[in-house]
This record gives sequence, structure tokens and C-alpha cells, in this order.
Amino acid sequence: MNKTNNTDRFEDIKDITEHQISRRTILSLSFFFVCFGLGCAFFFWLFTQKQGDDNIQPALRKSHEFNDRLFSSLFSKSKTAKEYKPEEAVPKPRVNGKVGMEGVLDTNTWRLKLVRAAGDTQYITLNELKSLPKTDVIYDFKCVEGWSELTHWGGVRFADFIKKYNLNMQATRQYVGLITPDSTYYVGIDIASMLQPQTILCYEMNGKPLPQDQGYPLRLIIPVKYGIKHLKRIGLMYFSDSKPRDYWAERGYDYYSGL
Ligand SMILES: Nc1nc2c(c(=O)[nH]1)N[C@H]1C(S)=C(S)[C@@H](COP(=O)(O)O)O[C@H]1N2
Ligand SMILES: [Mo]
Repeated sequence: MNKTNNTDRFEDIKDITEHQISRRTILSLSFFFVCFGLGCAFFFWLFTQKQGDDNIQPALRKSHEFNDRLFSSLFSKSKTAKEYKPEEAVPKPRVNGKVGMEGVLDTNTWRLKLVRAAGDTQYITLNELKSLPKTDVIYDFKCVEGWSELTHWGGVRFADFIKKYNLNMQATRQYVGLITPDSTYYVGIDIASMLQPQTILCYEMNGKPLPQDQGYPLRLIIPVKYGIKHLKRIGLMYFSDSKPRDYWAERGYDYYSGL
């Protein structure tokens, strides 16, 4: 009597369980197919979109720009890269990137062309820049290709340069643009990162004049950014509220390229 009862109950339970199992299986399978279908539709939509001027799907560009804005807003001037002792720097830093570095630069006639406003360009010599207070920066130089090195640079703080050349008005613009003398390499950088105290217009490496292939006579050192923004052999500098042209951003890399 007892036994029969037990079996009955057991079969009841088994019945319900099997029913539930198949219902749940169907439910989760349908859920899977709906998600899979939505995923396929999304990718189809994404990759059949008309590409923008920069050969990138507008939706990807938009999310990229969203990241840009997010990280620029998180950026604070007090954020600094870790600094090291001079002995820790490598004696011979790697040379990387030669765009705009071809040919020998005429160091006697080189001037920094500073565009103060449309039609108002000032020409600054290396000695004039060297007469400003010098700042040394020893930090971990990082390239997007995946390597990094402890390097030692010297030059004039961009913020000091702004003060000395009365560029406070210009520094209310959102970006600084830098271009090599032959105009083949160019970068655009947000003003907050330029004014960060470790950003220098650099003319020295390991206490000696910059080697030719590392940007002689003047390059940018900007520890809060990846290597791609560290333009070597500066020819021209200008200020702008719209994003200056940027060599690697035009080739799909992040415009902001912050660390
Ligand atoms: N003019 C110029 N500057 C440039 C580049 C370049 O190709 N041309 N490459 C950039 C990249 S990708 C890196 S990683 C650094 C490398 O600097 P280095 O040669 O001193 O190591 O320079 C940057 N500045
Ligand atoms: Mo790089």
C-alpha cells in the first residue's frame, strides 16, 4: 500500500519534470535563435552601411567618438605619468617611424613656424627655445605596436612656452596641430593634454641634442599619449577649435590615443 503510493507520487513528479524540461529546452533554444538572429542582423546592418569619408562604418565611428569624449572628460591635468631616475633610462632608445623624416634638415635655416592667427606667423629659433627654462622628463614611452622603453628627454614645457610667447588666447582653443616641415606627418592633440606639466617641446635626449632620426631639432614629448602623437621634427604649430588633421587617426587609429 505504502509502496504503490510512493511509486504513484514518483511518477507524478517525473511527469511534471519531463514536461518542464522540454518546455525549458524549447524556450532556451528559441531565445538562442532570437539572439543569434539579432546578432546576424546587427552585423549585416553594420557592414552594409555606407562607409564614411574615413573608410569606417559610421556606427563604429560614432562609438569610437563616444569613447573619445568619455576619456577626454575623465582626463585631468593632475594625471601624470610615472617618472624614473636618469640611470634607469635606456642609453639608445629605439627609432620608430620615419614619415616626414626623409632628407637632411637644414639646421641653420630651421625655425619653428608658430601660427598665432590666420596671416600672423612667428618664426622661432632653436636657441630662443633653449633660453627658456628646461624640463627633464624620464618616463615609459609606449608605442601602440606593443613595445615600451624608459626614456629620458629634455626641453621646454609647452605650458611655459605658452606663457613666454603670450599665447593664452590661442590656448583657449580646443586643439593644437603639429606638422613636419615637409607636411607628410601631422598630429592633432587636445589642449588639456598639451598643457599637462610633462608635455615638452623636446630638443634633448639623454642630456644631448636630439639625434636626427629622433626628431632633431625639435619634437613633441607627451607622456599621457601613445608614441604616435610624439611628432618628430616639428615644422609648424597652430591652434584650432576643430580637430586638426591627424596621420594615424586618418588610418583608423584612435584620435585621442591617451594612456
Ligand atoms: N615625423 C614623425 N614623427 C613620428 C613618427 C613618424 O613616422 N614621423 N612616428 C611616431 C611613432 S608611431 C612613434 S612610436 C614615435 C617613435 O619615436 P622614436 O623614434 O624616438 O622612438 O615617433 C612618433 N613620431
Ligand atoms: Mo608608435
